[in-house]
Formats: sequence, structure tokens, C-alpha cells
Amino acid sequence: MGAPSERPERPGKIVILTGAGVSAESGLGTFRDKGGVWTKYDLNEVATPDGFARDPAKVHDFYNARRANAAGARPNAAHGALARLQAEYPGEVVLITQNVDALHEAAGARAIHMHGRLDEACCAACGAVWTAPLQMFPQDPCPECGAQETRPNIVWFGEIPQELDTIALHLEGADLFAAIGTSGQVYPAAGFVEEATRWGARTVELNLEPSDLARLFDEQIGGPASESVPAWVDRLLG
Ligand code: BJW
Repeated sequence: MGAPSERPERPGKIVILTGAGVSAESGLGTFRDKGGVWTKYDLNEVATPDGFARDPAKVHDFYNARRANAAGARPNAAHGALARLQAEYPGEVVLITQNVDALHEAAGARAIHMHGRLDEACCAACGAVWTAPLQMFPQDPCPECGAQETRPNIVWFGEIPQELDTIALHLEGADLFAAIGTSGQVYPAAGFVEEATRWGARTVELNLEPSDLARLFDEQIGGPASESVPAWVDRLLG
């Protein structure tokens, strides 16, 4: 289908995709930067369904440590600015995050967590979702059905991200699409810029440095998110 050709001067609907770079200055590590999570852990062991089936205790240990770290983290100026944009912008602002921390919510925003949430557990047998305890263990029973098949509510490689139908509708209606602090190396999120472009949205990337997908965006804004995002939000609200 062709994309609509006319879009308003001031974007009516803004769709924002965030990644680990937004939470970096809150002390939560990114994945692929120097010293990132995937330089210390084998993702096949800790972030795939096969890895969990082979050694659930190891995967729980990994997420228990990540959960403890996230519980002590505070939102930074980028989270705050995005929450302000969502509250004050006269149009619609949809926040989609790949992050499993709850820092957007801690700053007062609402976000779609397409890769799940660290502070939630789920049951592989019945699909129930509940607030995760700080420490999870392989023998934990599901509070709904009792099965000992509980896991973090995290989307691992090879699993289908959450709320993709809702996200597709938002991308279709976007006038402005922004990707903030994401390397653009993980699909389907990495494909959102092309999807939004196809539907006629203007696109902007805010990142420490241009990502591998930089050429797909209409505009580039560099620098740490705690500085670039508040300035960008001021521009949109101003
Ligand atoms: C700053 C900053 C600062 C730093 N300020 N910026 C080939 C083989 C096998 C699979 C595939 C394949 N090709 C494609 C796939 C699919 C696969 C995939 O993409 N793999 C690639 C690695 C190749 N994707 C999947 O499997 C997904 N599912 C799927 O495709 O299902 C099939 C399907 C889809 C749709 C319809 C029907 C079917 C699932 C992906 C799940 C990803 N899960 C993870 C881990 C779980 C969460 C967790 O444990 O925390 O999610 S992986 C990890 O990467 C995490 C993140 O959400 C995700 C994205 O990372 P992000 O956020 O971009 O972080 P970084 O570190 O990469 O980048 C940080 C950026 O910030 C950098 O650019 C820095 O410069 C910047 N930065 N400091 C501003 N201060």
C-alpha cells in the first residue's frame, strides 16, 4: 500500500522507540557497547528459550542480578523529558520501549514494553503474568495454575515481541517517528524506521553516535540522551 503524501507541519502523532541508550545514564548497561551485557554473557545461554531449557537456574541468576540492579536505578533527564512530552504535547505521543526496566514509568510515562519487563514473571504453562519477586528460582510455582514453569516476562531471541499488532497501527498513524538510544541491530524493532517512512512519517534518530541504520533517518541528533532528548522535547513543545 502506498503511504499518504500529506502530513501536518506540527506532527499530530509522535511515535518514539527507545533502547538501552536511554537508560545508560541511569547506570543500566547497554548490550552491544564496549563493556555491554553481551560482551560479558553469552546471549545463547541467557536470552534464548533453549538456554533457559538447558539451565534455568543460570538464566534466573542472570535476571535476578539485572532485576536487583534495575530496582536501584532512577530515571534520568531523558526519561523525564519524554514523560513531559507525553503529558504536555497537544497531539498523541506513543512510547515503545525495548527496555525491560521500568524507568519510563518511574518518570511518569506510559510505555509499550515490546521486549517484556524485568519486574514481571510469567507462567510458560498458562500464560499468567504477575509482579516478579526480587529473586526468582526454577521451582517457583505459578500462583494461578501451580505449574513449576515460571520465567521472567522477557522476550528472548526467537520469541515474538509483545503488542506487535498495536505497534503496527501506531507506526501506520505516525507523523513523526523517533528512535532514541538503540543500535538498530535487533529485529523487528530495527525495521520500524522503514515501516514509519513507508507510511509517510518524518524520522529522527537521537543517539550517542549515528547507528548502523543512520542513513534511513531524515534527521540525526547526536550526544548523550540526558542532553539531546530534553533539548529535542523543548523544541517540540516550544
Ligand atoms: C546512547 C547512550 C547515551 C549508549 N545516550 N545513546 C538471524 C538469526 C537469528 C535470529 C535473527 C536473525 N536475524 C534476525 C533475527 C531475529 C532476532 C534478531 O534481530 N537478531 C539479531 C541479533 C540479528 N530477533 C528476535 O529474535 C526477536 N523476535 C523475532 O524476531 O520474532 C520473530 C517475529 C517477529 C515479528 C513477527 C513475527 C515473528 C526478539 C528479540 C528479543 C530481544 N531481546 C533482548 C534481550 C531481552 C531483554 C533483556 O534481557 O534485557 O532485548 S536482546 C537486547 O537487544 C534487548 C534489547 O531490547 C535489544 C536491543 O538493544 P538496544 O536497546 O538497541 O541496545 P544496544 O546495546 O544494542 O544499543 C545501545 C545504543 O545506545 C547504541 O547505539 C549506543 O550508541 C547508544 N547509547 N549510551 C544515547 N548515553
